[in-house]
Amino acid sequence: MTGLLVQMGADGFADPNGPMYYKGVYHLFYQYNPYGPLWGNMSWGHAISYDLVNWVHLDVALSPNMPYDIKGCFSGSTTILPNGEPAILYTGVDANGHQVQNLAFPRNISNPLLTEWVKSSLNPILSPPHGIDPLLYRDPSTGWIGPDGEWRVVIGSEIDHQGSAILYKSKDFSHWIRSSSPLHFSNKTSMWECPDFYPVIVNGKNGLDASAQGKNIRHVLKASFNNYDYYVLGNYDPKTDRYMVDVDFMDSYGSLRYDYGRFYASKSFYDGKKKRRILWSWVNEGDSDSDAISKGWSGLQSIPRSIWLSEKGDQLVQWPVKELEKLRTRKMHFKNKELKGGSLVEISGITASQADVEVTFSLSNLKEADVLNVEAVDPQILCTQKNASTSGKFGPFGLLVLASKDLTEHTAVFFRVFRTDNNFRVLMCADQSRSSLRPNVDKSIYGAFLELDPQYARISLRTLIDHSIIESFGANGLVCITARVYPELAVEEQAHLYAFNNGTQSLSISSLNAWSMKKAQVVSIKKRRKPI
Ligand code: DQQ
Repeated sequence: MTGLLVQMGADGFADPNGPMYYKGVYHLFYQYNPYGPLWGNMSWGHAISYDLVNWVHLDVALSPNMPYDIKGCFSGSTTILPNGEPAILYTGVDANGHQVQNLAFPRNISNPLLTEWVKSSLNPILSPPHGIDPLLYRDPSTGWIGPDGEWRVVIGSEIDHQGSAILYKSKDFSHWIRSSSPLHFSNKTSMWECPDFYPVIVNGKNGLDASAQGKNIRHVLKASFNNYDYYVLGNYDPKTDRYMVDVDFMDSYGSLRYDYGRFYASKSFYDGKKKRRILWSWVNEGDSDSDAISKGWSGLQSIPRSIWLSEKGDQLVQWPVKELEKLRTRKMHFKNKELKGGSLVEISGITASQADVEVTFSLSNLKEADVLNVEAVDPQILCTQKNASTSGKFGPFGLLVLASKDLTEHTAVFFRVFRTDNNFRVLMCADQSRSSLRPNVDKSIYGAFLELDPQYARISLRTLIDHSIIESFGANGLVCITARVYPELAVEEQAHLYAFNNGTQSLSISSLNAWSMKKAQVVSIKKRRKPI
């Protein structure tokens, strides 16, 4: 793996923890195994950046070395306290295997790199309350302050078989009292990992600090379960701590997800420098543990994404942070190119194994589209039934990514347009079924519907490609799908990129821009440590 996307060094690497912007520096902590490529010895790795693109690995920030975290420093968050001091609130697994919550502070807050962290003498500051399974009590969120001046955080749990975000309040960030009811819970899910709760502005792209209150603000609650990151939108009253959601988790096939591919245990933060909210996620492997051992590492971080509420207000929109464009080099561009039914156009002249591609399609004669009979159809199943090689009228059309010259290997990121009784539906799919000749690697097909009316809006796709990861953003970020792929033939210079139309109807590419991407600089100044 080279470095357009951030592979946080060798060894085992998982959930992003406590991202923040502090005194001119972006900090990312992450679940990290310093002693091997698989999950274990959970510690907080620490990397810093001035631009979210180039990174320096620092020493591990938290290691499991105290009775209250000896079996692991699990996930958590950072909060900047009113005196400007950042605090880490994290889950420790104690000697009994119980999950407890702990605090840590920087040794020296005037050093913007925050290289050393000191665990609080009050730890553990929270232990599993009566009636809560001590194995299901973890991942404290960033704190926010209510109008009463008190802090709030949520902790992920499962209570009576219901996924829950337990709410706690505190006057000093050290002593916490559990609220009588969770912030939210759901009987349709199991344990909620890594809950994230934050405000978003209505009708705007700016982000908000976790404690922002006022008109034109809605709140997002994200929970990680069943291998995916789901979220709900709702109105939060900070006076009563009531959170009323629009549509609840798992209410229908339409449950909202940050990403419909591999994207788990994500965490967002407010970037006060650029007034935006940024989202990070763990993108895990689709190959086996023995593959991780032979390559010596596992796990990636997604590209950091700006995240905001859509114009319609019914979902979130994500887009790679602008800084990423610094890595763009050689460019290929064309406009108004017809893509006849059954055609394939190579996008040559750029490095297809490490690229950023933006393409917009224009369709006419939509009344010819295939009819979709069932409204409540699962889009992932539909993408699987009608994969990239199944021809329809409008679609599949899109990109063939990390493709070998003879197309034996390729990952197809594509769209299909259907007609329904009174409207149209646009399906976006990422089909990995032919991504690799290797057996025993994940070849799932992912999919989601785009909330876009193709009569009035063009269908666009941005895809970031980096050797074994493909992050795709449909319709300017309304749907995101991240895939991990392990080609054998389509590697380095042997990788090709194509635009394709496997439908019978002609359409056109109104514009295509593709760039080779430079490697990001990722250096390590970590001291080597002896295994525990
Ligand atoms: N990973 C952490 C937990 C969290 C899980 C342990 C989510 O704190 O619930 O490594 O991937």
